[in-house]
Amino acid sequence: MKKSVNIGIIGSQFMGKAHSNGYLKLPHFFELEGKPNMHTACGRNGTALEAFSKKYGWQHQETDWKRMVRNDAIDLVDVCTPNNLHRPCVLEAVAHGKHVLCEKPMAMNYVEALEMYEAAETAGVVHMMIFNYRFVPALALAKKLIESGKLGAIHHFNAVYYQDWLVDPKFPMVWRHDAKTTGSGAHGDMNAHIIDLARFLIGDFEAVTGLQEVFVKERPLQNGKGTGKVTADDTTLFMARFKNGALGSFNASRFANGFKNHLRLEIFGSEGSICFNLERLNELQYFSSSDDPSLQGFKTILVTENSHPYIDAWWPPGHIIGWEHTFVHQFAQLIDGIAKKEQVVPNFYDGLCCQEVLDAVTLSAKKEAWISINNNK
Ligand code: SOE
Repeated sequence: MKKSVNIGIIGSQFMGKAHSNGYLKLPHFFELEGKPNMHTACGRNGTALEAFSKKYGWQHQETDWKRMVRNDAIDLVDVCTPNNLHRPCVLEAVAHGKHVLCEKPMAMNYVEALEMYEAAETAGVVHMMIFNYRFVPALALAKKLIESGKLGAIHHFNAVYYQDWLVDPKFPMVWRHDAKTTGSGAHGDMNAHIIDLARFLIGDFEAVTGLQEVFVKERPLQNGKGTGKVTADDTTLFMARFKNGALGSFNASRFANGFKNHLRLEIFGSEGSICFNLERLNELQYFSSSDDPSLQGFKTILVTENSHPYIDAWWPPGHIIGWEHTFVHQFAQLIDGIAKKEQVVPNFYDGLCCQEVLDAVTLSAKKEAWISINNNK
């Protein structure tokens, strides 16, 4: 019999919906040892929570997250809250022996992230960070190509993550603009993803130097009464050196007019190159310098063959998948890890390493200096 994993989710907004959809799809497509059971949804607004639970099939509702976390019936606590609540929710969950899944960025800063990592390790629970772009089949294939040496020695890792929802100065203040609730802005929200992808694909960072900016300093308050001060970055750019000698450039912006959710990577190696664009997530661009010179050029691999990562769980070749599927792939690892009592990846160690890079970039921007990365050594 499959082990049922009773899930309690905290948060019912965008990520609450994305995760709920992931749990719903999972058992229909993946053969697992565990079975996700959507036990309890937790949120502050009882009426909205009721509607959310009904829509996605959560069996119970709870408006007090501490009560939900202490409930003996819950096995896994899924934290989809604003960033300032990650630490208290995770610490309480692991103190009650619950497995934990945490949205990125892991914490408000490295000190918090370290405390969370150590607490989860000490409790011996399964811990996982949401870095869902690792689970795009094209990027999992990119990792295989890099690991098999097809790109040779890596020279460049360039990444951008562009959105444009803040270009309008009338866009009101939300929790993502206030450093007290978010820690950082575009940096922790979007650079966190491409930092993690860099670690996943080419390895550890050595040093970073960055620039941060808030273009619109005040925004209208949601209650219509005046304006509030924006204290979280609208954009953060940085350069990096990696342990393997590669150089990196990163740019996360919410002011990239015209781009809605544009994550693009370029990786250049001595034997070949890879380019990826999230807006065409079923495709991977691959160049090999060992091809016949007269036929050389980038080719587009449609990553929908059964032999490609995760694809055999879905449709026949050519029947493309989308953004939401990345969560299903990640949850397959998580639910099986819990059922088999095995640690999963990416976990809180990866969250901690990402947080170290995030904090170092912020510090470098303040000091106008290069900051070394210790990789928790
Ligand atoms: C908002 O910027 C956001 O939803 C991020 O928080 C997600 O992590 C990213 O995948 C899409 O954009």
